[in-house]
Amino acid sequence: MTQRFYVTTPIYYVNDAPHIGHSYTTIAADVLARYHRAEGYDVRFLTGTDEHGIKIVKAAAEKGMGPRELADQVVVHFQQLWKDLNISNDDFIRTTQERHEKRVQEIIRRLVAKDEIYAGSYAGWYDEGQEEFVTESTARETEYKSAISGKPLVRYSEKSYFFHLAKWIPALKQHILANPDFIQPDSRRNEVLSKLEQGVEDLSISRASEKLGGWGIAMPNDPTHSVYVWIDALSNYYTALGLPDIGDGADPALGSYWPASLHLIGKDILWFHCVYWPCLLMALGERLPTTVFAHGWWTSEGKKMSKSLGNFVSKEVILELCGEYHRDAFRYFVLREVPFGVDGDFSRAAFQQRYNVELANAIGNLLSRTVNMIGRYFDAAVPETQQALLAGSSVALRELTGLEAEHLAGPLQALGQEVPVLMAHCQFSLVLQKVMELATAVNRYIDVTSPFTLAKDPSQRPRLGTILYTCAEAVRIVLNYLSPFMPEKTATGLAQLGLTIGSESLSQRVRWGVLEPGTKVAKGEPLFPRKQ
Ligand code: ME8
Repeated sequence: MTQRFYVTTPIYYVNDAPHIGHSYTTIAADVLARYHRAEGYDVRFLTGTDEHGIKIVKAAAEKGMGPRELADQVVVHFQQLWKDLNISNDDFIRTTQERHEKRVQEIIRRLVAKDEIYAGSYAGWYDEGQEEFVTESTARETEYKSAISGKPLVRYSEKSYFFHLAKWIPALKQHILANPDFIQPDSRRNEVLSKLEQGVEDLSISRASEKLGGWGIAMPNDPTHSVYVWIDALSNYYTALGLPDIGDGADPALGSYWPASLHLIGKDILWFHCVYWPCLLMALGERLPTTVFAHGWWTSEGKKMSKSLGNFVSKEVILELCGEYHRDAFRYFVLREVPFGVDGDFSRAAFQQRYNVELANAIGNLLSRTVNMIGRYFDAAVPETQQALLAGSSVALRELTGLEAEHLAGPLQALGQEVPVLMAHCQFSLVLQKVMELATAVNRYIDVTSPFTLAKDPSQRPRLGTILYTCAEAVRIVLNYLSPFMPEKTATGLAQLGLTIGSESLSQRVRWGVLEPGTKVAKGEPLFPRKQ
């Protein structure tokens, strides 16, 4: 049976346009979706926008608009940026869509029927930027200001419906302890476990809808109340797959993607995804996602990103970089620069440096050296290796021995063994580092074996053939490993080697010896032209 892989990004607020942070999570999800498709998985990749809540109501009012108008305007920026970054999502959910609203109401109905919801009253602090209830002790610690935005917390005092969150905490703890991969990386898992020790109260899950100007999903048991925006938002991962048993017309096959394999999130929304969401799912009697992975935050040019400081990596800056360097270079940079899971800094200097050193000098140069030499010395046809010539051209004999093995067997073996594990743990920067190590090893191998010198001696022709076959085969493998990260550039590079990405799985494609001698290479433009 084909294995399923269901990956999600957070759904982003439509109070403002997308920036590098949103792009980061979405590119990571895209790389994982492409990688798993290439490995033969049945993939579902979901992203979307979070359009309800006080944050949107206020942002719209500041702009003199209604919330729907603002959402309709801003959602386009997200959808367009994902096209511009070549994001291959299968669905895009907006929480204002009827399909979502109806299904959220059904979820609430089910929770009410299971006695998981009760009426009470909430008096306490609220962070409107984060859409988050804040305990008295936390509020005191942060001087009654938002820990994220620094804006004053707002005092809420009203009737509310509550979810029996506290009662599910022991089961949640047990799940976290029994499933080390449930919250990743480990530092985030420990953070959740230690915060759970401080105690958890039941969760207010509704707001008087008049306070929101009617903007939200009405509680089905009490239309004067709207569903708390985080309950509405978290449900998207589930509602996007439909609830065909309520006759909503959704394709029943979609349900088989649940539970999600991976929720990718930023560290700021860990608690919602690792506490509220699994407890709601347990209360519904649903299975829990396999993994929630929280990545770190970007600063820019050494400081917190801010529009007033002029270091904000907005969608305009992203598009400008994509225009200058290519969108694949942007996708590469964000996943290469910082280990996924820790904070990192964006800088134009670092971008240019990585581009020139790794993409232009190591990878692009390796491809053009290889294609040029095969063009010049073998009439643009990939040569046969020496051993295979001796043995009568058996593919099985095209294996690494001697100097070739000495240079390349180590990095190739490391890739073959480690990439599946590293991808399973979202360690993109290490995957890219290992690929770079292979590219660097091949460049060194060329320097050591000096094919341009051998080419002057006709008696060395078989040896020259071995060397150039080895280079072409190694470049082919490098490009295949890079293909989920840089789908277009790698396709262009493979075309220069006379190849297309076939239908075999990625792990089959990266085996040594797949390249057929005789394949016609074609010199092309530099894959990554150097930038000054
Ligand atoms: O929190 N660095 O939406 P949001 C890295 N609607 N990632 C960043 C970032 C930065 N500087 N800034 C933002 C919400 N992000 C809710 C989510 S999900 C059911 C509801 C990324 O628009 C990161 O993924 O504030 C973070 O989790 C997300 O944007 C928050 O986006």
